[in-house]
Amino acid sequence: MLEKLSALEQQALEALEGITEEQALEAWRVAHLGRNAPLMQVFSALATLPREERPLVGQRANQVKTRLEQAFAEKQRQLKEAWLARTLQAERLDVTLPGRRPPLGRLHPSTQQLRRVLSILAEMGFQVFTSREVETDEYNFQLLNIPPHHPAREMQDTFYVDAGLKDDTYNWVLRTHTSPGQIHAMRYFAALNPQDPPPIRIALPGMCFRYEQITARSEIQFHQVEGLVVGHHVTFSDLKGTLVDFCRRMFGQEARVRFRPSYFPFTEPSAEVDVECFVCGGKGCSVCKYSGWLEILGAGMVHPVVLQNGGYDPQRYTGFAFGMGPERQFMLRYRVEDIRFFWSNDLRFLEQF
Ligand code: FA5
Repeated sequence: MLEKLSALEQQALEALEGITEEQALEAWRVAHLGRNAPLMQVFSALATLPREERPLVGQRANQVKTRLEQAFAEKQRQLKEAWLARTLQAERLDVTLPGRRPPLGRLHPSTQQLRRVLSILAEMGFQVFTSREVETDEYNFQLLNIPPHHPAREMQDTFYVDAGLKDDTYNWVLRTHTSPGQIHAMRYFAALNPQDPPPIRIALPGMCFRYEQITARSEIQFHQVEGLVVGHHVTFSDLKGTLVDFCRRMFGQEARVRFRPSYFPFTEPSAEVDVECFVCGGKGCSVCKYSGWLEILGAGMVHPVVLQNGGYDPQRYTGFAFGMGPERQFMLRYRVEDIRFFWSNDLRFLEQF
């Protein structure tokens, strides 16, 4: 019996030697340590042995069992280590590789310029007032002193909107400028105290639309920022001081500014404001078309008819207004040569700013 045990031990250990996979190891365990393994049958046969042999055979059988169990555990550990080494090799990770940067979003150039304009105006005490993009002909033109068939309508070719209403008493348009916001704002503030309307100092930003030939300088949609100041004793000097200060904050303290007489039906007198070309310093270049100056906004004293339409008595109140285009300003600041880039959704353009 003792020899049989030694032979079982040796066979089992030899068989274990060649095992390289977990499945084979499990089969080995069942064969050599399982319930029906020859070793286990030795334990069951103990009772049939002569009494004096039993302790010796029992002891030896236990020894063999322990030896096989240890060998099994050791093999199991080796297989696990080998698997780990293989996996690490297969899934090799180079932790020194630089990470992949997620693409960062950014503000659209128009939004950047709009915010810049509005933050400067906010520093100067202007509050933001927004009004709608779809307007009636009345607000967009008539209340701004541009009656039907007035030749000034030629200045702003218009998109008319079919509102699809049964009782279409209004002619709906996409606003051609932010100036109708002047009327909305004055009527809003005048309604707060009709006998003695409060003074106003607001900025009106928003998208405008014109049925225009698209060119490098003109789009059919673009932003404007309108400014409106109304109060007692507001003068043309206030307009000049405000706009010169605005230009210096926008283009630098050294910026030279000039006012040229102009015409808008809703302001009288009217002016256009130029800054000295900051590309050539006033000497003349292709950006300023060799004039030394860049036009940046239109302005004027609010026409008495417009004040009246807004609910402000022109005998007691005066005001000034101005309107500018952030896209054109952005083009000047960064020398963007074509306004069509703004809405073409080309990331190569957008990612530059
Ligand atoms: C006006 O629209 C007046 N409402 C401005 C104004 C307000 C004058 C208050 C007096 C008092 P104008 O048509 O010039 O004016 O447009 C003003 C600015 O809008 C221009 O200087 C330009 O920067 C921008 N703009 C006008 N048309 C276009 C266009 N097609 N594409 C891009 N920007 C434009």
